[in-house]
Amino acid sequence: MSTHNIAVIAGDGIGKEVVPAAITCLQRIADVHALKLNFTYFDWGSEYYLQHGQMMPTDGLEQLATHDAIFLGAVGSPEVPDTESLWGLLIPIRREFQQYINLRPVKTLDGVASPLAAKIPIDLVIVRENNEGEYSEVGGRMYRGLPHESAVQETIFTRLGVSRAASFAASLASARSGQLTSATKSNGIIHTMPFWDEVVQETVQDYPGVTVTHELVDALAAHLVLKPWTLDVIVASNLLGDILSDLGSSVTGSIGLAPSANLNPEGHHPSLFEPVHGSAPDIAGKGLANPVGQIWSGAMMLEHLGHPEAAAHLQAAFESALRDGHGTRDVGGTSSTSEFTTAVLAAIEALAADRAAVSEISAS
Ligand code: GGG
Repeated sequence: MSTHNIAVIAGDGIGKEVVPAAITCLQRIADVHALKLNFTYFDWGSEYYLQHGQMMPTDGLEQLATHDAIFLGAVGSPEVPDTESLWGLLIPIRREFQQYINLRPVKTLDGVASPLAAKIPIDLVIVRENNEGEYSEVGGRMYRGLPHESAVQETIFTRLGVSRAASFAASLASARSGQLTSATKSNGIIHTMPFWDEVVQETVQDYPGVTVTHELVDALAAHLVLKPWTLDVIVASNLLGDILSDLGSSVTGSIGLAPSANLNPEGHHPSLFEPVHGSAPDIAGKGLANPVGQIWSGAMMLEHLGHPEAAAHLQAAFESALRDGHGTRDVGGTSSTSEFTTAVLAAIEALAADRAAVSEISAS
């Protein structure tokens, strides 16, 4: 039996609802596939900050480092400045553990209506550079409160950072259609973005079957709305990748569906799995949250931990629950978070029974 130790940080807002929902499904999948998932819960986040003045304990990263993966819900609270909540938890985890790839699939799912008139299936992946770029500590504020108050924020692109993101994306494109789109803004941002373009171009040359198109991010945003089905793999900087993935998931029907994997591809450190959405304080505590982004992130975690069959089973189960009309309100349904979770659990059983029947027939 494979055993994995998973650190769980439900965090803030709807994270506290969608994480337990996803863990119930993961536990059942683990039983069916003879896996042992040991979940260790950390009560870190904005409430912890209000009590202790920090989002996690001083040795928080050391505590996480001993785990095989991290399963995160959401961070952010109206009571805590966003700079504190993000830079006190999620960003240190991504950086300390060199989770330099943020993989964000964008896919239409049966049972979820896209807001687009054309009902052509969308199936693309955004590879977001996750450790540098516009999310930089370099800069500062001066002359606070005076008429000449100013703020400076530097973007940092390194050859290492850009080339490893481009290389990951090119390798993914090579296993898919061979078509890679790089998000740029090199007409306006005249130092960092031409450098991004050059390093992406050079890196992709090592992947003979892959063609890269450099698309200005404003045009790419329009492309994602007008013809998203013509896109396959998109590589983008930290900020542009974040914006494009909210847009991408919205054109498939809801940001509540979108999963993500913050990967340390070498496996030297734990990777982190979280939905793309935030803590949604407006709907928190009402049982309205869509747990699909969190459950799908759990499927990505199982895949990363080396269990593709278990991951496919979980994916098929939530897709089946959506197809059968059990979606939450954001996708046009009426189910609560727990009603949807019950439907996923029922689909896990139904698919497991099918699987057992198929193995029985093939054994006789
Ligand atoms: N699901 C994790 C979460 O709460 N993300 C909110 C957020 O603002 N993340 C910022 C980012 O990914 O850069």
